Amino acid sequence: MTVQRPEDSAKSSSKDTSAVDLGRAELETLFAQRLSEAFAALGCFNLAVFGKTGVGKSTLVNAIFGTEVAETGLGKPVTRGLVYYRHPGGLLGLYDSEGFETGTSGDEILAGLRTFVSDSRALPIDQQIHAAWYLVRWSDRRFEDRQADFVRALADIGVPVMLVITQVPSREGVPHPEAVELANYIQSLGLPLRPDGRAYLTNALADPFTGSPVFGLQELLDATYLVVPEVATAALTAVQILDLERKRQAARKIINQSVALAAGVGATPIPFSDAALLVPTQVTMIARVTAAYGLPADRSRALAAAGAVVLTGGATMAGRYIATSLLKAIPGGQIATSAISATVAGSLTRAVGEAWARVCEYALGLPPAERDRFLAGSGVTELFMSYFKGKGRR
Ligand SMILES: Nc1nc2c(ncn2[C@@H]2O[C@H](COP(=O)(O)OP(=O)(O)OP(=O)(O)O)[C@@H](O)[C@H]2O)c(=O)[nH]1
Ligand SMILES: [Mg+2]
Repeated sequence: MTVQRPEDSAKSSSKDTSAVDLGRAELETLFAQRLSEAFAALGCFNLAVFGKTGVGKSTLVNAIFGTEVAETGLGKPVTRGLVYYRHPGGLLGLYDSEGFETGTSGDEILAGLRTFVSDSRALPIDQQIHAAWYLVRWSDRRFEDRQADFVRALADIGVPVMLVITQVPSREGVPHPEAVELANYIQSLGLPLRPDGRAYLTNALADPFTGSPVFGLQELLDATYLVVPEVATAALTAVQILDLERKRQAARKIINQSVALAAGVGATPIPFSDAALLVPTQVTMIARVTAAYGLPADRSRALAAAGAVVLTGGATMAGRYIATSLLKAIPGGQIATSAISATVAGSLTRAVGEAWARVCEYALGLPPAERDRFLAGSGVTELFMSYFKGKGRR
């Protein structure tokens, strides 16, 4: 199935005494497979970003998706003036009109895009452009006919366009009146703007000098969800870094599905020594939760190792812990101390899933360099166990 690396056999020969049949190395390999399947299953959200040079395209993308997109990937030219970046985990395809000027270069982009979009119509929907943000800087205080033509032309070739006004100062939630005026003017033009004809006011970067805070990003993201096709929303949720609650909901759904599967396994009560029967379900769950949070896929080796540690070393500790306390905490636990019932299998799987989701949230909250160190170290298991035990006590 998979090629055994020398260090794998070395590790698996030092078998630990966990209740889990699979050795650490096998589990790590299984986890890595499930992880790449989980990332692949999320698909890809394809976003195009247009707007004059300096309008704030890169800054906005960084604020909503993090800096890893443009930083890591080498851009690939699509048409003249339009560069394609792929998120390292494959969750985001970004078309960036770098150094864009209206006029000739705008016409060139449109000509190229027309061909590109009509060619990509033959491709599956997950490879098409799902949304475009057209950015206008508020301080330009004008919106030229050429810009309006560009927006119309984009809509004509079938790209859903949203209009974003950038670098908008605000005070106590109230945007600069002149930015509102500009938005009103653009909205009065009757452009085919998605999802609701509005121009969205944003500020992607706080300005300490003027005291202007970040503004309007959540609203822009929420509106974007209304525009993108269903097939791309899971990838959008995983790859955006703004809205943790959406990630949480996605994780909850995965955990609920896995709990149902685990309960099915335990429907015929299984002896404790066969807790390994639950492992495949839990490996898949952990992999899917990891991907749903959008933890960096290029760190998948570290993640696979961490997942394996949790399910072997962790499972031993967890097993001991469950035997003594979790079982007492769940209905039916006391009478089933020698066997895992559907209820116990479900509760155990839920506790594992929820603890892992919290580990993912913790990792996401760290700065990238620190996060990589955390994911590669033993802190993952320790944190997992502390969350896991916290669950059992409830
Ligand atoms: N305060 C504030 N500054 C911003 C914002 N967006 C961009 N800037 C600043 O404006 C400058 C240009 O922003 P970029 O994001 O590089 O602009 P761009 O549209 O990607 O430009 P090109 O890549 O040249 O097409 C940078 O110095 C940013 O820091 C914003 O929302 N708020
Ligand atoms: Mg840029």
